[in-house]
Amino acid sequence: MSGEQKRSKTGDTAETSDTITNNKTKWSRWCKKFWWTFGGLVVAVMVVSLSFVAEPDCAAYKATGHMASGVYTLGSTPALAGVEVYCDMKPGGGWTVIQRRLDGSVFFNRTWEEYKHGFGNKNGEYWLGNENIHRLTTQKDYILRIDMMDWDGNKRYAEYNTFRVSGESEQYRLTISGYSGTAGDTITDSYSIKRGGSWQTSGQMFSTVDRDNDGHIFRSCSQRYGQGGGWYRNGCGGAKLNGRYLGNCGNSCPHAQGVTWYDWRGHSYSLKSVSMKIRPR
Ligand SMILES: [Ca+2]
Repeated sequence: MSGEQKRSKTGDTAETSDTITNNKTKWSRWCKKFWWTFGGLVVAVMVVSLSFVAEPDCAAYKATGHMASGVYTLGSTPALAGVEVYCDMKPGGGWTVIQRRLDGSVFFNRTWEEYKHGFGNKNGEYWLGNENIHRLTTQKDYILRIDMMDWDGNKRYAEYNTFRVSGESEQYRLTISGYSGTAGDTITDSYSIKRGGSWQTSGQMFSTVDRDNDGHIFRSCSQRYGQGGGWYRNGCGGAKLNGRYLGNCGNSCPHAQGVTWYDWRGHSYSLKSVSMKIRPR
C-alpha cells in the first residue's frame, strides 16, 4: 500500500513537473509573440523619445546635433519646461534669442507684466520675458551677443562676456560686462565716458512705461524715449533696442525714440533689425 502511494506520489510529481514545463514553454512562446508584435514599436518609441529630450538652451540643442535655426522648446528644469525660443544655429551659433526686431510687426511699448512674461511671435519679433531670461541666465554663465543691421544692409555686433538678470524681487537687475565687437560699447562704458560721466548700465533695474526703476531722477526714460522696456542708466543711455520701430527715416528719426545704438548710428537713426541672444561662456 505504501509502495502504491509512493508510486502515485512519484506520478503526481512527474505530472506537476510536466505542467510547469508546459507553462514555461507557453510563456516563452507568448514572450516571443509579444516581442515580434510590439518589440519594434517599443524600440521606435524609445528612439523617438530620446531624440526629443528637451534641452536647457539652444547651445545644448546644437551640441546634440540640431543644426537648423528655428523655434525649439526648452526643458531640463521645471522652471523652463515648455518655453519656446528661436535658436540661431548659424556657424559658431547655438544662440538662444531673447529679443528680436525685424519688421515692426510687434509693438514693444508694453507694461511691466508683459515684459515679465514675454510677448510677440517666436518666428518673428518678440521679447522672451524677464522671468525666462532670469531663469536662463542663472542656470549657467552666459555671453550676450547683439546683432544689428542698418537700412543699407551693413551689419555690426556687440558681445558682452558676462550677462545675467536677477529675479523680480530685485526688479530684474542687470549684470553686464566684458565688451568686444564692431558696434561700439553703448551699454557699459563708452557712451558715458564720452560725456565725462561714470554712469553704468550694469547694476540697473528693469523699467517699463508703467514702472520707473531707472537712474534718472527727473524723468521716466521709458516714457520719454520710445516707450520700450529696458535697463536705463542715469541719463537714460544710448541703447534703446526696445524703442519704437520707426522704419527707414535715415538720420532724421525723432531723437532717441527709435531702435537705437548710439555708438554706431547715433540717437537719430532707427535700425532695421536687431537681435539679442545668449550662449554659455
Ligand atoms: Ca526715473
